[in-house]
Amino acid sequence: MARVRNPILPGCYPDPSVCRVGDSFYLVTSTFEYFPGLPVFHSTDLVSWQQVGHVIDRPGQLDYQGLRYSHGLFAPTIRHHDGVFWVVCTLVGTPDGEPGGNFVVTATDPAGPWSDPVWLDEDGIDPSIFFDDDGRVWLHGTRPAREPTWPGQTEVWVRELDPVSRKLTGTEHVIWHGAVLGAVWAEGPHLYKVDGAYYLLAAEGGTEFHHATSVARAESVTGPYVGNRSNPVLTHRHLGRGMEIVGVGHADLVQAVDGSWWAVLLGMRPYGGYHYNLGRETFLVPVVWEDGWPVFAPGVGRIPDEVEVPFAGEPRPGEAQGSTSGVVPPGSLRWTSLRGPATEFATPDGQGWTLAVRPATLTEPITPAFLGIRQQHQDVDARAVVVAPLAPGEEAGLVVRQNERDHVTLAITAGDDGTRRVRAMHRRADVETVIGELPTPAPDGPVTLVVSTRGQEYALLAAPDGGEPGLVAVADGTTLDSTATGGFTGVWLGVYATSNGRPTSTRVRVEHLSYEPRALSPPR
Ligand code: 6LW
Repeated sequence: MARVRNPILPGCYPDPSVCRVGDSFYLVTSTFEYFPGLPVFHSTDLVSWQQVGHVIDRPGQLDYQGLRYSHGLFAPTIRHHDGVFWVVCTLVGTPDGEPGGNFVVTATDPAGPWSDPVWLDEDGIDPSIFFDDDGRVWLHGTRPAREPTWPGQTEVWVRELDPVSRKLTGTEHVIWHGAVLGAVWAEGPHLYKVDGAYYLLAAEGGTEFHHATSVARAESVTGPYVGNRSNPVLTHRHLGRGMEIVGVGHADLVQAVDGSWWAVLLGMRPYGGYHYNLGRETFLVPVVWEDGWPVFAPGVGRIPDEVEVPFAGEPRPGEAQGSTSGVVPPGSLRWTSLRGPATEFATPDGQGWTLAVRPATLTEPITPAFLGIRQQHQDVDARAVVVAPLAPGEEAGLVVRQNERDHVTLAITAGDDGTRRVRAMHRRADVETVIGELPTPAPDGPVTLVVSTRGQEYALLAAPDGGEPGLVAVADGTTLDSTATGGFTGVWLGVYATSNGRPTSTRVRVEHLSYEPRALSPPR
């Protein structure tokens, strides 16, 4: 027996989907414009999660160059059938004529390699896949209603998939518009068969404050589906914005070997006002069945702070939970770049990296020289030691990234006369403001750069001379979460290097980047 603290995956791990194979659970989440995409986590007890790989991890599988922030890879579903893992997902935002939309990939080992995508002939988002016990396979997903009867209405469709050709066949059935009359964004659908009945679990209300989970039941996979009279079966929207966890929805169900049922789902933890810089995180909720319907968090009715898992051992520190601290070595699966592989510009170098400076800047929807990790804790110190022999016009350092339009940098910059300084800059809704600068030029040698977050205060510190880092500026974190900027993602902390469009052959050394949580979760 162990108690696990929610969230089970802190930081930007939205739209979780989970399946079980023997006594192993596998979980995937959305990653939008980040590369590699769709992390795969493994657990034997739902408590300790280790990342084993990524579904999208090599060039050529998918192309998301040019896709703006919070586009790219939306909600995936993972299932296992007959020795094969299946992930279905959507690549959102590709121009007409370019590959995009819903796709399926498979693997025999969840750590990879995963196949190249096969595109599916249905539009919309949030695809899921259901293997019936008669051998038939059913794809389902959501999209704006073709003939809406209220604004924001979506429709959940289901259609058979030929698992050999991986093509959709037969007719499509529209099975759901949401439990509540006038519901917007009925989405994130998943079908299950339990005791001979078909169940549809779906989110509605939009993936923000009004998010909710509802369930419906049918005798046939194609419906008609009848909603549970208890719908929505889990939401926090009636509890107000002062709740510790808001926006609860997008659930997926799994049954453990001992017969117990569980749901994983997303939620957000606001702090310092209604701002959730850690993004949409993954939570765990116990489920029981009563009168043929699932009851989420029985007796509690909301996401518990802690969940007792009878078959779990004591939680082990794991990278996935962000409970490891210290240097994040180049081999760590926590590292991500943007839209393309980091091997294009980064070479592992001891505990850190050598970065080839790129003309691309953080403001462009391409692959700048950027490597980052999720901010998983409200209070954290991220520290990098950077050696940057920059040419005029170039810059390299730390970045607190929300998106192309909104980020804060603490960088060594080289002026047109070659003088290097340490400068803090806030780009907010595409407008750049210098928020601090050290008066003395930066030396040739190592410069320590620190982002120290305490709630919504992001202090930026630097030590050009190896001494104690001094304050350069404080940025306002409430401008950096998705309530302020739009989109779906949490904040990333990373290193970057750019020549701001000029041809360059400069190389920058990041001796290491360390991540030290100061509080394991937002205080309550
Ligand atoms: C996800 C969908 C959603 O596909 O957010 O608004 C999307 N709805 O469920 C991105 O995570």
